[in-house]
Amino acid sequence: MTVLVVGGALIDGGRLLAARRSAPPELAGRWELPGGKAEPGETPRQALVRELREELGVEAEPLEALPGEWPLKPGYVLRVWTAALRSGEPRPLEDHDELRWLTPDTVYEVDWLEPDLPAVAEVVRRLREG
Ligand code: 9L3
Ligand code: MG
Repeated sequence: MTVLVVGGALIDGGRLLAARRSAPPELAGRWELPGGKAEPGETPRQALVRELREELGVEAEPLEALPGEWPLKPGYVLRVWTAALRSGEPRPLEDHDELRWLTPDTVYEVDWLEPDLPAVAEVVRRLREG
């Protein structure tokens, strides 16, 4: 069985939120769309809301599923939703040590995890279209 990992492309004021992982050691220092594994009984959107609450301390609303899914380590697959910030200011509460709001012009200044790159590119396309 494949484990679903949900990622949130939080967008606010034309910028995308990137989060730098602090763990595990092999991923520490790399940047990602925050999120994590869906738990049994959760819908993917419920999982995303929970993960963004736990990791960032915010209430977010998943908007649109981006087309596609991307393999992670064996047995894990990543799907990404755009999401809007409904309340709170994101803070790196769990598994991250830095957050950054990136514009289409600065989005590639951070070292993204490879599996996140197609979703980031799609978000950039949408931000540029306005
Ligand atoms: N992962 C990759 N890109 C992402 C996320 C949220 C997660 N945007 C990978 C990193 C881990 C696995 O998925 O190997 C599970 O993620 P987590 O539960 O440790 O956040
Ligand atoms: Mg996580």
